Amino acid sequence: MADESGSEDSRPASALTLQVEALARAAELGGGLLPDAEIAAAIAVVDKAGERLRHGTRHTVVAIAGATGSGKSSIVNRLAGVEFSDSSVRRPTTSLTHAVIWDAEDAAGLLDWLDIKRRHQVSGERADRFDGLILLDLPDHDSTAVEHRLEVDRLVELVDVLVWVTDPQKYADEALHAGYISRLSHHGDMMRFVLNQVDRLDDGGMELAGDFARLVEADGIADPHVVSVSALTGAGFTELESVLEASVTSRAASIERLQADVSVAATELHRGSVDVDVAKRQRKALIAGLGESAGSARASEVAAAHHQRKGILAMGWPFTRFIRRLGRKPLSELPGPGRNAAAEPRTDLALRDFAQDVSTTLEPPWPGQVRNAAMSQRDELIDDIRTSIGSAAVAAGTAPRWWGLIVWLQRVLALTAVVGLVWLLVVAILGGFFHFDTDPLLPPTPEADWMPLPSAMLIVGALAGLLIGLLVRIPLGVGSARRGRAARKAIESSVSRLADERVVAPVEALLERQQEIGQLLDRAIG
Ligand SMILES: Nc1nc2c(ncn2[C@@H]2O[C@H](COP(=O)(O)OP(=O)(O)OP(=O)(O)O)[C@@H](O)[C@H]2O)c(=O)[nH]1
Ligand SMILES: [Mg+2]
Repeated sequence: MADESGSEDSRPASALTLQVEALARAAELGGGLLPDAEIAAAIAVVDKAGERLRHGTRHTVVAIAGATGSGKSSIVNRLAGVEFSDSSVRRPTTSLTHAVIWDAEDAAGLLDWLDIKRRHQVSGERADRFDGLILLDLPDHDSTAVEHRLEVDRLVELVDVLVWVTDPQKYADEALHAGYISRLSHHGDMMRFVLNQVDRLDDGGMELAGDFARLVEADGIADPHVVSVSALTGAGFTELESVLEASVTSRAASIERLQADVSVAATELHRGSVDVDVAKRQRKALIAGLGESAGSARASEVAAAHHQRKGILAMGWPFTRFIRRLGRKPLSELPGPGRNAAAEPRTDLALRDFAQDVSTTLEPPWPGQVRNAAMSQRDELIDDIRTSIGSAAVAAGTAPRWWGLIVWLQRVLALTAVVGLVWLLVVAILGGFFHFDTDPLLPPTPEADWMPLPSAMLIVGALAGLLIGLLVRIPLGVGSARRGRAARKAIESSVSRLADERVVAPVEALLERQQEIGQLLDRAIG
């Protein structure tokens, strides 16, 4: 970062630059994931830090702030040794911020950025008293004039050091404690506390300074130091001057203030983010849940039944086949999302359970984001599971080769039986009705001369067909069970692949992003 003076140690500035860059990157990555207001606040801090650092650390901007009439202008005048600022008994007096500058070189850009028009340069013997101090005499923060408060609020965000001036009447005011000090408690290092008008008190302000310090401590400032002064008599000014001197000589106040800003913004964004991975157990539970929603167990039963039925239809006794054809097709009963009203809610439940399980240690807004990521491809997931069940069913329905042989055998046997039957009918009609000599039409069966050939054809054809139809059920049962298991396996393996592709991967990508943001924010916090 540019350091206009070039003389001071640039290490804190480069540390701050790294913190600012980390915050900027985290805000960029967190866009759409983290709350908009906090992202906007982080970006505002990044912009402000860039602007302030552009003006270098040669100057330290110290704002003298406080209640109306507490003596801010009087203190500034005494420090400058000149009556630059109006101070009067008529309130409020200061309505425009004044800048009193100890080293005007290169201060113009900084004062332009601070938007301060009224500028005075300290000259004479006090000109060398402070190194690069720009003292701002602010309007009253508790003014009846709204624009005064707005001006104070604006500058509180921009200055490097804030000196709160109060007096024996106003040191406990809510407007100061709740309105500013406790709200800025994360910026404790940039605040100083002054009790003015102690000339009015018998003990030089000892007791009230202690009370004020306790109230400031209750606001969240650790171990606060209160400087008791009198702008009227000059009491306590040696101490006040050394406090200011300490703030300016290090030339680090601007850096420290910005570091506190970056740290507060990063901490706000960091809320709820911790290192989380998708555990094996969580992935398994998701796959089981999706498998259940897909109805893989039922799908395997249906696939087995379908195979069995198809086998019987193809290879069973042809004469009873037509009766069986009247039955319903089990394939149409295959379950799965889209075919089964309960499947979609079950898929949603599996996805929500998974998201919840993964985000147990996360805090808002991350659990919601994990759920969004888990649900991001829900419709595609349901379609894909449906397709995978369909293809498992098709695979279960394909006929093995040996069926073809039996089908032909059954056809030959059926044909034999039919030919035998027709033959016998012809013989019966010719012999019965027309008294035709049918003997030549009934040649004996070779090897069994008591049975004519057509009878043998009918009996053998029918009985062998029936027997084969019954016997094929044994290998068919085994085959069907295997098909059922294969269908189940196929569905389960596609469900697990789909779970990885469509659920685990988006959630893991989100968690990786969350971790990356977390690491950047850790770096930003410093
Ligand atoms: N007794 C006493 N009076 C003081 C002291 N400091 C300031 N005063 C008086 O208090 C009155 C207000 O002082 P200012 O310096 O104008 O106070 P201010 O905080 O700048 O007031 P605003 O600009 O209106 O916010 C003036 O009449 C001062 O003379 C002090 O230490 N002791
Ligand atoms: Mg004033």
